[in-house]
This record gives sequence, C-alpha cells and structure tokens, in this order.
Amino acid sequence: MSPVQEIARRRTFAIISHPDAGKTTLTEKFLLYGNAIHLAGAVKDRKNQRATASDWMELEKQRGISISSTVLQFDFAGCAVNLLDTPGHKDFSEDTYRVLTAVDAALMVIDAAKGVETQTRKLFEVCRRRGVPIFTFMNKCDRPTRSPIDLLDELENVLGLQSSPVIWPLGNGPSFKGVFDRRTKEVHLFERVPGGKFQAPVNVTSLDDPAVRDKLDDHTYGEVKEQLAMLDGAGHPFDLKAVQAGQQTPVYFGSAVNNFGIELLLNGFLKDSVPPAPRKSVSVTVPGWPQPTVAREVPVTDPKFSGFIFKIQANMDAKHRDRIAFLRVCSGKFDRDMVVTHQRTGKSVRLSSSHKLFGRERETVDEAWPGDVIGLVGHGEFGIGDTLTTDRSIYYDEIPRFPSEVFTYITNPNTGDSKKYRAGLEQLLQEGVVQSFTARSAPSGATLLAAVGPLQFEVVQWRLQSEYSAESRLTPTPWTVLRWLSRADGTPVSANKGTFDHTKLIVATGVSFGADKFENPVVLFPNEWSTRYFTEKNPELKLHELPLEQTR
Ligand SMILES: Nc1nc2c(ncn2[C@@H]2O[C@H](COP(=O)(O)OP(=O)(O)OP(=O)(O)O)[C@@H](O)[C@H]2O)c(=O)[nH]1
Ligand SMILES: [Mg+2]
Repeated sequence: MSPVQEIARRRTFAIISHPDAGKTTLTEKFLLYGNAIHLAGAVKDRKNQRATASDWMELEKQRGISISSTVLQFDFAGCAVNLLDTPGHKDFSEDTYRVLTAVDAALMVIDAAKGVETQTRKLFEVCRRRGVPIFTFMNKCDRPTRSPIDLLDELENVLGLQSSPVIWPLGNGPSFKGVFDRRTKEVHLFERVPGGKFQAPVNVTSLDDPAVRDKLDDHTYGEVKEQLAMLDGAGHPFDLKAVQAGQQTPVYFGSAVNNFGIELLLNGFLKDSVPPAPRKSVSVTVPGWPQPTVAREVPVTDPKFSGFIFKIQANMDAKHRDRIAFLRVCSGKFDRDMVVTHQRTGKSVRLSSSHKLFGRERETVDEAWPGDVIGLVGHGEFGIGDTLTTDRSIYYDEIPRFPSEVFTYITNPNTGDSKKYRAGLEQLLQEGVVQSFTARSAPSGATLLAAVGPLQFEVVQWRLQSEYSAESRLTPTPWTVLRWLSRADGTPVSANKGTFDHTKLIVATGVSFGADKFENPVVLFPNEWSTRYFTEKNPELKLHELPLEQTR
C-alpha cells in the first residue's frame, strides 16, 4: 500500500460524553463488532463476567467508572482504527482534553433519557473549536427516553449544532424493537442476547413488512411513521461536507448494552468520518538549532516524520512496571529504531521500544502512519506535549493547560520506608495530571499537590498503594487558588530562581508562598478575595494562572 493509501485508511477518534452515558460500554461493543474481541465484557466487575478492555485499571473496575483514557487499535472494514475511550468525570477532564488534541473526530454519546448534560457541553465546545467532525449516538434507548425529536431540538438549541438523523429508533424502553435506516429505508429488528456478550441477531426488512407491524404496538408504529414524515419534510438533509467540517452531526440511536444499532453506527462512522488531519507547527527557539522552528501547517503527507506526546501513563503492565508515552504520529512514516530529535532538549533519541496499544495490552509495532497512536516505552525524558521529529523546523504546541483548583498535602506516614513512596510519587507526577509544589508553610515532609479535581488525589493515593505498596496520607490545605508571579512587565521576579523575597509584600491573612518544581515562585491564596487584594496592594507584581515559561 502506498503512504497515501495508508494514511487515507486511518480513523482516529475519541468517544466523549458526560459521565455514565455509556462510552466504555460502546467502546467494548465496537471491539466486538470490529472483531477485535470475541466476547464483550461489562463495565462493573461482576462475578463471572469479563471486565472491559478499556477500563483496565483496578480502581476503574471496582467503581465502574473510567479514570484514564485508553487507546484501542484494530483493523476493521479496511480501516486502521485508533479509538480513544475517555473518562467523563470532570476531575479527569485534563486527560480527556489532551486526548482531543490527538484525534481527528469525536463520537458524542448522549443518554437518551437525559439529553445534553454539562460535561458533554464542555467537551463539545472543545471539539467545535478544533473543527473536528462530531457524530452523535443517542444511547440507552432500551430505557424510557425523551422524545427523539426533542433530543434533536436540544442539539440545535443547547449546542447550536445542526443535526441530521441517519438512524431512527422504533419505540423506546421495553417497546424499543429496532431502528430505521433513513438512507437505505431499511428496518433493523433486534433480538436481545444474554448480557449483551454476543452480537445481536438482526432481521432486516422494510417499514411495511407485517413482521414490523406485529412487533410494534399501534401507537409506536403510528408515531414512528409521523416522525419520519416530519423529518423528511422539515429535517436537515444529510450533508457530508458539512459533517466533515464539523457543522452538522449525523445522529444515531441505539442501545450499547444490548448491542442494538452498534454495527450501523460503526460502519456509518467509518464511512463518513475523515482521515488524519494536519497539525500546526509553531515558531519557537529550540536547543541546538540556529533558526527558530517554522509556524506552518504540516501536511500529513510530509515525508519527514513528526508527532507529539499527549499522554504518559506508568505501570500499565503490572509485569514490567514501566511508563508509556503516547505519541500521535502527524507526518511521515514511523519506523522502529529510527532516530528522531526530541525538540524540547535538542537531543537525538532512538525509538526502539514502540508499541501498538489495546487497552493495557501492547505489542511491538515496526511501522506507523499519520493518525496512529503509538506507545513509546522508557524514555524518562519525554514529557506531555513534547515534539519528536526528523525535521528540526517542526514544533507542535497542542496541549492545553488548566489551572489547578484543588490542593492537598501528601505525606508518607511510614517514614521507615520512604524509597517506594518517593519513587511512586515521582512516577505518578510525571503523568502530569497532578502537579507538585513546595509550600513554605507545609508541615515537615509534606508535598503540596494540585489538581483540577479532588478525585485525582484519591487516584494518586490508591495507585501508590496498589502499584508501589506505599502508604500515604492526605491532609487538607486552606488554599483554593494558586498563581505564578512575575513583575508587572511580565519578567521574572528575581534573577536567581528560589531567591524571591516575599517578606515586604502586603498580603491578606492566610496567604502563603511556595515554588513549583523549577523553583518558580508561586502564591497560595485561601480565596478569590485575597487574590484580588494582593493585586491591588502589590501593583509592581503580576499574577498568572499558568507558569510563565511552559517548561516541564
Ligand atoms: N440500560 C442501559 N444501560 C447502559 C447502556 N449503555 C451503558 N449502560 C450502563 O450505564 C452505566 C455506565 O456505562 P459506562 O459505559 O461505564 O459509561 P461511561 O460513559 O464510560 O462512564 P465514565 O467513563 O465513567 O464517564 C453502566 O452501568 C452500563 O452498563 C444501554 O444502552 N442501556
Ligand atoms: Mg468509561
């Protein structure tokens, strides 16, 4: 296959939504229909039932929620699929936002009983800003749902997104018997299978078939006829160009848990979605190179290899206890053992331990193309956002940063055994979803941790225990705001990092000082009011939500 053909058959997408809408369940069913697994697992770890491929972490299995995004690669219908299942909970949203930089399309799952929920709205906004195609799956039609017409209205009114239903439900709740494909005019009647483990048998026919009349009660049949006539008359016709530009969303209905409508969704998505899209390089100065990098769009067909790291995860494989950096290939061809430049440090690195990922499982991969996500094992020097390339004029700056909103002290109660605790904390911090700071008022031995949401701290504590056998203790702090400091003109507050003298500043009670891991000074505030007071009383200084230089 030529490079152009290889790139054209890639489909890289994320499944996004509010918590619990059914992303992981749908992912598992895609794997079942994509022939990547033979028996679908369930999200909650029930006795005698497999867990899902994407919720592999022990804590995820116990709680039945996704904590960390997962990559699943498989080949189906001629496409090389890179599917990313993301966590819905807002405390884990930093991970989800990073994943969205690595994909070319998004599948938005909506609980059809609930409609568009807050977290869906936020994630949708990010996708819209990136201009990626968005496909919509109205899930849980086996339960009583809202009227499908109302659900479409909500997409338009709440999200401002034009919708065009491709698949329409025949009834809902116990009377949900099948779906109507508006493109082929075919009815798909489904049979339930125990536990949704196997593909559901389907009977394909037409709306006028007596078998359909028999299965649907008179009310449902009449209602469906009326709705379909209304859509034909007043609905938006399907417009592939608008879909691929992210301006119209094709809408599918079904039930992930029962395998209803999954195959139609997977096939429709792979057909109408887009191949890998180019990423933008920015202009910055990089070590060991005379010219700055060049601001330009790097075509996926550019012969030089480039990609960026959007996620780091330690201990995915309990046997190896190593860390994987997830790289999205943006241009050129990846060959195992190739030598690339790590642009942030200017160093040459050989990429020999490269993997194709399937949940926690991995296998060596010798080549990869734009659109692919590969796992690079080892390389402690790689950080989130780093560019790897054979063209020194390329530098990607894709990863968004978010101010931390919650803070805690973490200590090791077991001082006799500090090695495991230190090593564990260090590795988990490298994943970059929790940050560490030193605080002048910290109790002895305590590290200040900061994150977007409190569940992240629980995860750190749980993983320290289960992955490093290290005890830890969390102690609340009075801070709710952390800011970096500069002079009013944006320059650093002191020439020598770590020597900033804060004693002459006028601050409200409860305000404290500290430093990030690069010794850049930070200020800790108990509330917004004390933050404003600081700005008023110290006009020679400026506060920043994010670090001045994006050094990692
Ligand atoms: N009735 C019904 N339940 C479903 C369906 N799909 C998923 N569920 C259930 O909804 C719950 C949440 O499903 P998940 O797949 O974990 O949802 P999620 O969106 O991945 O959740 P997070 O990753 O934690 O945000 C589970 O108990 C599923 O069994 C469906 O089609 N019908
Ligand atoms: Mg999930």
